[in-house]
Amino acid sequence: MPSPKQARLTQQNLGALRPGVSVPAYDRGATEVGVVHFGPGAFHRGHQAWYIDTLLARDPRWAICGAELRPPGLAAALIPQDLLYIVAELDAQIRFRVIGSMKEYLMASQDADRIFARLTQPQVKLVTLTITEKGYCLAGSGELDLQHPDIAYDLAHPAEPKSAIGWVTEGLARRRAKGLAPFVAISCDNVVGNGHKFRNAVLGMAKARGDKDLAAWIAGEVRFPCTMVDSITPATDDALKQKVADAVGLYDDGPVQRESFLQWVIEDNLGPDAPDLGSVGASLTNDVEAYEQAKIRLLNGAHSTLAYAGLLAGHTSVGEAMDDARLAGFVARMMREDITPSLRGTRGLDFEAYINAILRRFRNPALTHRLYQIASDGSQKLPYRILGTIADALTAGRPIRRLAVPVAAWMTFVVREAKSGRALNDPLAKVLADVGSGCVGKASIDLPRFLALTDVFPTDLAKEPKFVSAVGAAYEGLDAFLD
Ligand code: CS2
Repeated sequence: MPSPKQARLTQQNLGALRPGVSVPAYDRGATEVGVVHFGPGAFHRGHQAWYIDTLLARDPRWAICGAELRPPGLAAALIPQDLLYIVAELDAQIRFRVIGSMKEYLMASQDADRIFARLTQPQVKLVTLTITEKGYCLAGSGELDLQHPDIAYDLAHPAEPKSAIGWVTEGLARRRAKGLAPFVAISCDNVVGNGHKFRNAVLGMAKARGDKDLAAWIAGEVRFPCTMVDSITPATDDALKQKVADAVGLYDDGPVQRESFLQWVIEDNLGPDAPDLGSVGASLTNDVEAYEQAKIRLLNGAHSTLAYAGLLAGHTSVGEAMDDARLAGFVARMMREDITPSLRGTRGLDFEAYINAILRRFRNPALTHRLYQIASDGSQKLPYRILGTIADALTAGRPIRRLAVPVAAWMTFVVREAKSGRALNDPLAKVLADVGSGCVGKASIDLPRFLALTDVFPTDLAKEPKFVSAVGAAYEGLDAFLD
C-alpha cells in the first residue's frame, strides 16, 4: 500500500478534495438502507452502487448495506472512510467521483445477526448479488450442487450460512416467518439466465431443507429478475490508489477503476415497491435474455479468448493482446462469423455496431486490464462464454474451428500453470492441477482428462466427435489456428 502523503478520504474531509471531483449530491445521513448486497467488490461498487448513488439524490430510501461473505474484504479500507470511495473513470475523459451509496458494511464472519436483521426489515426491498459464476454453487446441469461443501454446510447450519444461496434462502425463510412480503432477489453476475439460475438455486436449497411450504412460497411470491451488467472494471491495485490520491488530493484505500461505459439491463419484473432504476439509466425490458446472451458471448467470450491465447503469446493485458494484430484479427472474426450467428438479437441491438464498440473498449489506452484477472475461474466462465455458443453452432451445422481455439487455449493454459507449479485462481484449481500435470501435449491423451470434467463440459458435448476433433486440432497446433 502506498505511504499516503494525503489526508484520508472521509465525510469530514470532502471539502479538501481538488476541484472537479464529484461528491454525493445528497445528505447521506438522511438516507435509509433499502438494498442488501452480497459481494460488495469492485464491480458492484463501480456499477450498481453508482446507479444507486445517483438515485439517492432523488429518493433516499435506497442506500446499500454491503454484506461481505468471506474475509478479507474491504472493511479495513472502507470503514475508516465512512464507506466513501472514489470511482475513477479512466477513458477518453478522466473523471473522479466520490460514491456515498454504501451506508453499512457488514461481514458474515462476525455480523451474521445484523445481516439477518437487515434481511428481515420491511424497508429492505432488494437483495442483490455479485458473487461471480462460482458463487451460485451450480453443478454442470445448472442446478444447485447439493454436494458443494458450502451448500452441504448451509443445509446442516441454516442459521450460519456460508453461501449467498444459503443467506438468501434463510433470509426469505425468516421474512416469511415474520409475515413480511419477500424482497426482490437480483443477480448481477455474468451468468446466462442469471435470474433463473438464482431462483433455481434458492428453490433447490429450500427443497433440500425439506421445507415444502417455504419452497412453494418462494416459487409463488419471490421475483428473480434476470439482468445484464456491463462495465470493464480492472482490479484495484496500489498504482491506482496512488493515481487517485495524486489526482483528488485525499487518500482512498478502496478506489475503483473502470471505463466510462456502463450498462445495466434489468428484466421489467421488479414489482411495485422497487427503486426507479430506469430513472437513473438502467434499461427495463422484457427481453433481457437477448442482451445478456449477446454480452456474455460476444464481450466475455472474446475476453476469455484474449486472456488464454494472449497469456500463451506472452501478453499481460487486454491492450497488449489487442495490439497483437493476429490475435485481435482472430477475435474479431470469431465474434462476427462464429458468435453472432448464434445470437437471437432483439430490436435495437445492432451486432456490428456492438462488436465495434466492444473492440474499441478493449483498446482503451487509459485502462490496464490484466489478462490473469480475466483468466481466473475459467472452469466456471467457459460454459457460459464459449461452450454454449459451440453447442448452438453444432446443432445448427455451423463450423466450430475458431470457437475451439479458446477451449484449447484454456486447456493449454491450465497445463502450463500446472507444470510451472503456479496455483490457478479457480474453484477447481486442485482438480485442474492434477489434470494439467498429467498432460503430455498430445490431444489423444490430454483431452480425455479435461473432457471428463462434467462440471465444465456437458457429457453430450464431451462425446461429440466434431467437438473433440476441433479442440484436439487446435490444442496441438494453437498458433496455426490464429489465422
Ligand atoms: C471479464 C469481465 O474478468 C472477466 O472475466 O471478462 O469482468 C468483464 O470485464 C465484464 O463482464 C465487463 O462487463
